[in-house]
Amino acid sequence: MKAFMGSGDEMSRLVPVPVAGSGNPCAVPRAAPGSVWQELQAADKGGAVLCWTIALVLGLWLCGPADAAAREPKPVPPNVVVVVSDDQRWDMLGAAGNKTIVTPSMDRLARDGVYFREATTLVPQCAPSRMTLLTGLTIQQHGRASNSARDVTAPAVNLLPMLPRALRAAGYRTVLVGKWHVDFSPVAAGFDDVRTWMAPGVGPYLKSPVLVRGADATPLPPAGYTNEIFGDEAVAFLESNEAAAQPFFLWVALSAPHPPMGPNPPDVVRLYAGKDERALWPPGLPPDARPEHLRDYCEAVSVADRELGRILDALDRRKLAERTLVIFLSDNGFMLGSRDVGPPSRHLFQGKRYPYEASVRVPVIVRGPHVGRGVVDDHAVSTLDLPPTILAAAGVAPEKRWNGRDLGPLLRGSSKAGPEDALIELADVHRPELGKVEYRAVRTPAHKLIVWREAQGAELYDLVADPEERRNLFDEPDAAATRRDLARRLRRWLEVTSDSARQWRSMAAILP
Ligand SMILES: [Ca+2]
Repeated sequence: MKAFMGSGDEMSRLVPVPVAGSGNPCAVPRAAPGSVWQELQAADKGGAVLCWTIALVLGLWLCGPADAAAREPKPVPPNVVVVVSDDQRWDMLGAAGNKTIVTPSMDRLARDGVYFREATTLVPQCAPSRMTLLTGLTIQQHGRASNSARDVTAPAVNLLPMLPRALRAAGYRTVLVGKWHVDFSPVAAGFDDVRTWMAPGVGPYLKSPVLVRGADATPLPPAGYTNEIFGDEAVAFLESNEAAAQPFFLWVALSAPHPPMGPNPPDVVRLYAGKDERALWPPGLPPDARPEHLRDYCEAVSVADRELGRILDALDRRKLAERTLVIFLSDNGFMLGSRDVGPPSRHLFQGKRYPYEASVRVPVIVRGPHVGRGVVDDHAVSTLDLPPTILAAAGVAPEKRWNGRDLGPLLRGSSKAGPEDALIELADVHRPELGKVEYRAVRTPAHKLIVWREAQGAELYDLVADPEERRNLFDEPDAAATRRDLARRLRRWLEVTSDSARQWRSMAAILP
C-alpha cells in the first residue's frame, strides 16, 4: 500500500492569516526558529509573505520603525489537544478497515487529518508509554521500564524533560483530564490546570471511587460513567473563557477501552447488540485467537470514540478547530487472545507487553492548522516522535536529548521523507508470576527484528507476507540481508539512546 501525501492544492491553502488583534497594518507575524510559520514563510515567498512584506514596508513608512517594533504582535501558536485512548489495537478503528467497529469520530479525524497507519508505541504498556509521551524519552532514559518497574537510579522528576512543562514555559495553559498512571504529581510534570483525573492505571467505568480533582487530588463522590466525566471536563474547559484567553495544551487520557471495558452506556451497548461475535473480530486478529469480552471491548472503543467526538464538536462550536492541533492515539495495543502468549490466565492472555503487532501497533491521527487532510501515511512513526512534533508545532525547540523525530514536514506535506524505522522496547521483569518480558525490537513497515534478553534468541518477521508473525525468518539463509539491515538499524537506536541492552549476550551475538 502506497502512502498518499498532501496535494499541492492542500499546501496552497496554507496561507498565514493575521493573528487575533493584529489589525494594525504595521503588524507582521514573526516566525519562531524552526516553526511552522518559518517554514511556511520560506515556502510561500511569492504569496502571503509578499503581501505581509508590502504591508510592512507601508507600515514602516506610515508608522516609523520604532513604532512598528513596539506594535509587532507575537504569532499565536496553535492550541494542542492530545486524546489518548487506552489499550486500543490499531485495527479497532474504522479507518483501519474494520467494518464493524463504530468509530465515527476517529474516522472523521482521519478524513480531516493525517492517519499514521503504521504507527507503533515505543513501549506497549500503560505507565511507561505515558512516561514516554510526557518526557519524550526511552524507558532507560526516563526510568519507567514497565508498569511495575521504577528505576531508583532514574533522574529526579525535575531533571527529566517534560512536554507540559516546556509548553507552559512557552506561554501555554496546560490542562490535565483523565488517567494519569505515573508516579509523580501532574503539577511536577508541568500541568497548571488539573481537572478530574485518576492516579491509578485502572478503575471502574461507572461510579468510580478513584476519581479526584485538582492538584491536591480531592476525592470526588462516585458518580456517572468515568469516560463521560472525563469528556465533560474536557468540553467544560473548551467552553470556558480560559480556552480563548491563551494557547492551551489539553491532555485528555481516557480509560477506555482498557479493562474492565464496562459497564457502558445503554446507547453504546445497543451499537453491537445482536451482532454475531465473529462479526466483531478486528481484521488483524488471527482465526485461531481466543478473544474474551470482545463485545465489551468494542463497546469500550466506541465509548472512547464518543468522548473524542464531543471534544471535536466543542472545538467546532468554539471556533477553535482552525487553530488547534489535535492528536489522537492509543498508548498501546491489545493481544486480544492471539498467539497464546503466556499462561492462560485472563489478564495475561488478553494483555499487551509483547513486541508483536497486536500489542505495539496503535492508532495515531493528527489534525490541525497546516496539516494535510485525508492523508494516509505509511512511515514508521512512533509515539516517541510526538513530543518533538508537538514542541516544534508550538515553535519551541525540542530537547537536545530527544531521539524522537519531528513529524511536522510529513504532516504539512512539505517532505515525503519520514521515519523509516521505529524502536520498540520493554523490560517487565519484576512480576515473576507473569514471567520476564524484556526485549528490544526494531520495526520497519515491512519487517521486524526482536531480540530477547533471556531467551538468547531473536525473531525476524516479514510483516507484509506474514502479518501474523508466524514464521520466524531469523535463521533463514534467504533473509540474511534483511537480518543484517534490521540489526544495523537496531544498533543505531541502541547507540543514539545509550541503551545498555547493547551489552546483552543475546544482543552482542546479533549486532553487526
Ligand atoms: Ca494502556
